[in-house]
Order: sequence, then structure tokens, then C-alpha cells
Amino acid sequence: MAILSCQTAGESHGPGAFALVQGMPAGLKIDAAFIDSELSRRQGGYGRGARQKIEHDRAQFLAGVRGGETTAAPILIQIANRDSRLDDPQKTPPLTRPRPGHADLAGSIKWLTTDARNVLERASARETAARTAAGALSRILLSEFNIEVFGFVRGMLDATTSIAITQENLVALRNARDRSEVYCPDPAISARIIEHIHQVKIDKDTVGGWCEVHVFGCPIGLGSCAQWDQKLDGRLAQAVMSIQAFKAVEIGLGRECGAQRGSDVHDPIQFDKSRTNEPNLGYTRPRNNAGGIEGGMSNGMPIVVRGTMKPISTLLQGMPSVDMATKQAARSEYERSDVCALPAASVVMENVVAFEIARAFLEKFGGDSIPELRANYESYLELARELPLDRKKTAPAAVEDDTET
Ligand code: EPS
Repeated sequence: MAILSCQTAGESHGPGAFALVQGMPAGLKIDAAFIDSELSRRQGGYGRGARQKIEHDRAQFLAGVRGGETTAAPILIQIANRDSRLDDPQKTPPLTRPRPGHADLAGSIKWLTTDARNVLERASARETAARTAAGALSRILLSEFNIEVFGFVRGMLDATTSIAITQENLVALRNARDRSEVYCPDPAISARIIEHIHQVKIDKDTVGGWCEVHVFGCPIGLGSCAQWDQKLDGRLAQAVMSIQAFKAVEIGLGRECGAQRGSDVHDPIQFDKSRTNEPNLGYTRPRNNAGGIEGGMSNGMPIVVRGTMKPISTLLQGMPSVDMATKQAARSEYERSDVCALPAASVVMENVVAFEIARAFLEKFGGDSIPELRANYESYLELARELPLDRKKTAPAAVEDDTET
């Protein structure tokens, strides 16, 4: 049984975006329509540029899937690019005037060149198509265990929704979000976000904002406090922070923890006998400031992650910069881009968070196939419900020693 992992390959204007997913157990039925619908959602949202009118993202499984099911072999996913033109130098000219905020300058110097083309092609958020497909695949695994993930746009600038996200209203929230052009389930805030993006476009500027992801139905004990790099919050932070243009990640109350006392921050622990059959085993909290994670481990409450996306760094008006070829002051270059990709980023975030949860889930429960994984999961819940364990029942049977002395 391998650890679940995902690597991506592909240039923005190369033949495609690719994900290599390893460690997925055998026997998972691929819901291709679901994966493609996540890819379509990622392409959408008010504020996108002309590129998305060209692309028509679909996940093709080139390896690791047979008869619509995973085989446990490495899975190769391809999302073909229609705007593939990297081999034509006329259509992908050198870029020597780096855009502040983009990878252009640091990447060019790193690879000892004054042409940022190769850097920007790989740094491009086109890569998130591959991560979204891998994440959507992992959500199919999570849904086998009734773990649900919901991502949305919380807001931008002065327009932020205070809408409450609960498992009970998830269907209504999802419907409201999917009706919104900016993937925000609050219609009044949606309208204001659209106005902001519209104005920013007129001003030849860009804008970012906040996305949020909630995960419902996680058992207690994903991640570990035993080693720093096994902590679930740390791993989620890396997954989210590595999404193009993300500058901050918070779990639960996040940075607000610094503004309140311990008795207001920490979530009291209660036990509800009627809920022992739930993955939280009956341990509930009247509030969820911890965002479902304590000591780097899931605690049975919904996992809540918030990400901050900076404004896209390609500005139609340009920004003060330097031509790397001449070292003279120059306005940064303009490459066709989006004005705001915050709605798309909320889809990416939803799926990368799911991938990290699936990774932690597989790490804890293991198994080479879905039936084995299910058996392991159920046996853990059963043992946890029986606590405190009867050592006699759980100790290995004594081996009779019949050697003669
Ligand atoms: C991007 C620039 C734009 C975006 C792209 C990310 O691409 P282009 O230069 O081809 O117009 O559309 O995002 C995607 C292609 C995508 O699928 O999300 C950038 O510079 O990061």
C-alpha cells in the first residue's frame, strides 16, 4: 500500500495538463461526470479571461483505470489544451519585463535567463486543472465514507458574507453557490462581488479575495501529533498555500485567535450518547473555533480552512518593472489573463483540501482495495466506540509454548 500522492506536469500553452496520482486503492468506481463537472466549474466564474472560451477541460484517464475502476496502479490523468502553441516561437515570444507578483523575475534569475517564458508557462494557474482533477478523484473515495467537502467564495474587499455553513443546509448552500456567478452562496454579497470585479476590469486592475472549504464527516484521528510533518493542519496549509496566488491559510478562527482569550477561543468538549454512531463517536462541541483540528489531528468537528488569494499579477495597466535584457526601467508586460480568478480558486481549493484529507484517511486506514479500506475503517470506529478497551479481548492470543525444557 503506497501513500497517496499527486504530481503534475504540463505548460500553460503546451499539449496539456497532467496529473500522476499514486496510492489510490483498487476498486474505486470513477465518476467521470463528476470530475468533469468540477473541471468545468474551475473554468468558470465571473472575471475569467478569454482563455476559458477556448478550453473545454475533460479528464482522460490514460493509466491505472480499467473498466471504469481504479486498479491500484499509478493513475495518469490528461486534460488536453486546445490553446497549445508552445512550439511556435511567434505565438510565445520572450518575456523580459517581469510582472511584479508573478514568478517571472525570481524564476528567470533562478534558471539564469532573461526570458521568463519557460517560468511563466509552468508557474501558470493552468496547472490547477490537473490538481482539481486529482482532488475530484479523491472526493469520490471520500464520498464512499460519507465525507463531504464544500468550497465557496467568502468575499473580497468590503463584501464578505457571514453565512453559516452547516451539514444540515449543505444542499441549499450548494444550490445557492452554483446559482452564483462568483460561487458565493449569499446572493446580496454575490452581487457586490460582481460589481467590484466589473469596476476593477474598467480600471485595468485585478482583485483577489477569500475562499473557504468545509469538510464534514471526518473521523477523529486523521493526521498525527507524533511528528511535525504529519500534522493535518500543517499539511492542509501547504496544499492550500501552494495554489497559485494564495498568500495566507487559516484553520477555524485562524488569525483571530490572537485577539481573544483562551476561554473564548477553545471549544468546550461535550458527549452526546445519541450520536455515538457518527464519526465523532458522540464527542461534540458547541462551537468550532479549532476548525476541526487539535494537535494536528481531526477532532470529529467539521474541518474549516480559509485561503486568501492575492489579486492576479498580470495587470492590463502594467506595473513599474525593469527590462531584464537591458536593466532599464520599463512597464511590466501584459499577457492575456483573468481579471479575477477567485471563484475558480475556490474550486481548486475545495479539491486540493479533499486530496489532503483523502491522503490522511488512507494513511490511517490503509488497504490495497476499497473493501479492505472499509473493513479497516469500520474496525477502528468499533474499537474507538468500545473505549476503554478490554485488554484481554484486544491482546493477541497467547501462543502455547510446548517446547520441552
Ligand atoms: C494564467 C493566465 C491565463 C489564465 C491561466 C492562468 O492564461 P492565458 O495566458 O492563456 O490567457 O487563463 O489560467 C488557465 C489557463 C486556467 O485554465 O486556469 C497565468 O498567468 O497564471
